[in-house]
Amino acid sequence: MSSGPLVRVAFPAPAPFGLGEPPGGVALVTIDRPDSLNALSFAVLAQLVAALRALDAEPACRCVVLTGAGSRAFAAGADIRELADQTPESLAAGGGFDHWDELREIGLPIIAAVRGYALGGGCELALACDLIVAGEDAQFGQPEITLGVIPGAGGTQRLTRAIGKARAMEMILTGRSITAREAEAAGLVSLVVPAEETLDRALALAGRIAAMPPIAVRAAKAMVNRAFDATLTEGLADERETFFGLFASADQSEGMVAFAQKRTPIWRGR
Ligand code: CO8
Repeated sequence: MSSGPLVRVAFPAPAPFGLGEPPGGVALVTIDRPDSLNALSFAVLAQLVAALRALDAEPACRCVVLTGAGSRAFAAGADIRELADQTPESLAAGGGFDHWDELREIGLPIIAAVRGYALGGGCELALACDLIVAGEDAQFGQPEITLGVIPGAGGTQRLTRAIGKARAMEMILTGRSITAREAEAAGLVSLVVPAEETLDRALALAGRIAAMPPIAVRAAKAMVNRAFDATLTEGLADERETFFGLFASADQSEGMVAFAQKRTPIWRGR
């Protein structure tokens, strides 16, 4: 295990190329194990979740871009060397998978900026983010079947919901990866961009989200995610309650007054 930090945080994030200044409110989180294609060891996951939780508690942070160091991989999966000797008991007792549950509790929107391999746990991590910006060199896959197991961090559930049973079955049963363009056609990614522009385009998108009223952004994220585990009736009820609740916020008043006055709203985050 590396002794240095495996996850780097830049807040504020650097300016996207050609945009002049950093987009306000955006943090950049980088998985930094390029020699192992950013494989997700339990230590990486722990550091990643700790970093995201700290940003989630930082009022000035409005959106996160998550990426992998280097150009070869977002993350090539769980660390196979670390998984090789595990047993059912050690996996259950180790608590490493709790980090995946903690990821779901992050209220800030997270954009995955994916270049190269997003395989296994790497694909699952991208799927656990709220949006995916894929470089043309991105590859998404769930190769666990070739290792004698199955996706274990949400792949069978989130991939199936994202691209449908037919495509997900084929990927998960054969281990075949799909290209960025296939992923776009399947509805897995928000945007496919030239590979070298991936991070800049993700940062620019994050900047646009960060400029929106933060309470409404968090509410919108929560409600879209609610669609994954609620019935339509439950989800619609929750949406209505959340929508009504936003009318107690200063940002709702400001947004609607600013519209009437034909000026740009000033969000206060309350
Ligand atoms: N784990 C550990 N090390 C890895 C991993 C990985 N997943 N992927 C790559 N590496 C290492 C290689 O061992 C190699 O290290 P070294 O230089 O010390 O030998 C280095 O990264 C570079 O990799 P390659 O030399 O293999 O590079 P290639 O360009 O030849 O191949 C591939 C790239 C095709 C991506 C190849 O590395 C590969 O197949 N990697 C494994 C992909 C995979 O099977 N991923 C799924 C892993 S299982 C999983 O994710 C289960 C998820 C369960 C829940 C998540 C818990 C965190």
